[in-house]
Amino acid sequence: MTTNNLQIYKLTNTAETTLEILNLGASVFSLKINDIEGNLINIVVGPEKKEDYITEEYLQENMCFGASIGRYAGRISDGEFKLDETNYKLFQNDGVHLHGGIRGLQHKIWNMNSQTFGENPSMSLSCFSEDGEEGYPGNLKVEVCYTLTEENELKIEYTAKSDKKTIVNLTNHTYFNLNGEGSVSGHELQINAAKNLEVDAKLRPIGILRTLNLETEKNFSVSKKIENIQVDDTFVLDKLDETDARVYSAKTKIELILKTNQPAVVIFIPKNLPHHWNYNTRVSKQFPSICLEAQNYPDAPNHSNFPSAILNAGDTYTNKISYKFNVVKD
Ligand code: G6D
Repeated sequence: MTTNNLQIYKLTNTAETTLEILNLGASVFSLKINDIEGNLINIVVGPEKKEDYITEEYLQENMCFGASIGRYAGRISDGEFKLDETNYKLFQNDGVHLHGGIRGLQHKIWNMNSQTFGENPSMSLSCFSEDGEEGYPGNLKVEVCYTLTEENELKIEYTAKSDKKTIVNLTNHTYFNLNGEGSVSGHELQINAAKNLEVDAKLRPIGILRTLNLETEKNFSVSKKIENIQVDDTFVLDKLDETDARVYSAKTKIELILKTNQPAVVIFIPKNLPHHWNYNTRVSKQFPSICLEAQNYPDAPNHSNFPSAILNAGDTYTNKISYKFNVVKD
């Protein structure tokens, strides 16, 4: 793959908010929004140049900046699952198949199908994963529609269809920083989830939904600052409230509200990001970003007590994610 294959597509709403999508992985490349002072800031963290996304280092790090990931987001234990008495073997490294493997959807060039302009601009991209790719059954057609509404809501809808029974779990892996720079340590985070998934040393779910007591530092059921809490966990959404999660920066007064049709959200707050490339904003070395990856439970095919990840031939898989951005005036 060369730089010539890379394209960036842009949407702008009447509030001057602009969204850029890179065709590699149908990835969110930037999202510029006005803060409380009317400064247009990029709240998405990623490599500065599109060329950075096709380097060997990028492939090796597999950080999935802004990417549409799958066929199966998250981890699948031992890269194996059983479907109708057939055992399927996926690419796995040290007992883990992560984010669809080496040739996951984030590493594909997605085709631009259509774009709309004017109010509530949108774009639709698609990709194809053939039967047996990475070990998954079924020819899978995947589509994503990005819509940027006039009210600064970024709506992401993934749909997928297969000609054979298979498993699928897609999501978006955008790294946010609502200050457009520095750290997310001062951001407030609230997740409407009383439980998360217990995992082993390789971060593989063991089938237990653990109740988070209030003293647990990773209990964000009541809004609190991220501070220096590293998070790489699957939160089981309560679905009792209109919203599923909220992130807020007192500095820019920008609030992100997450709503999804998915049963879980993986929150990923790394202590730091790889240093192989420059970033598109002046983020700090420590706690530069947060991901809110709405999805089914990782490793669901191997745990009968998890929601099913099966997609029957001819049915349609749908993942709806809404990131609504508000400037909260005191
Ligand atoms: C690490 O464990 C984390 C994942 O959750 C994340 O998605 C990935 O880095 C980018 O593997």
